[in-house]
Amino acid sequence: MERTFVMLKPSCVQRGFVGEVISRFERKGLRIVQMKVEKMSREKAEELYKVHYGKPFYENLVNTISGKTVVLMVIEGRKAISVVRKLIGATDPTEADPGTIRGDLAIELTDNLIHASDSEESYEREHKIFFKEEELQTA
Ligand code: FUP
Repeated sequence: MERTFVMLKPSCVQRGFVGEVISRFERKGLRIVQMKVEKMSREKAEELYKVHYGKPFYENLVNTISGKTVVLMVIEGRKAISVVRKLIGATDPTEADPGTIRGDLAIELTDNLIHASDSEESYEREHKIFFKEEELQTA
């Protein structure tokens, strides 16, 4: 079964939408393999967003999550990577369709409520920043 990595950004936690977002994933039929609540270190934030290093929004992006509480998840299901991206909606919440998570619940671009891997390669790189393999073994 395909897996993807999801981070509920600090604004999602602060605004009290953790349950709402998880509920949307579960109602779709996706399964939470592992989940943790963590205070995001600057080092891990920089690692997560290193593909954006040097871009004009990079510093703001890292600052938005560093030192703040986030929810980290590995989610599983049929075509989980593309299914989760569709449920989340376009990167810019002002362009995300109504009915999507960002379309319904977010408006800012950098602080767009949620992150999810956009490819298998991204999943492999991203989930390893936060999860050990033994944590993801299912009995
Ligand atoms: P996504 O995969 O949908 O999170 O989108 P991207 O990888 O394109 O963007 C990563 C993060 O950078 C998102 F949180 C949005 C933010 N971003 C900006 O703040 N400004 C931009 O111009 C583009 C992206």
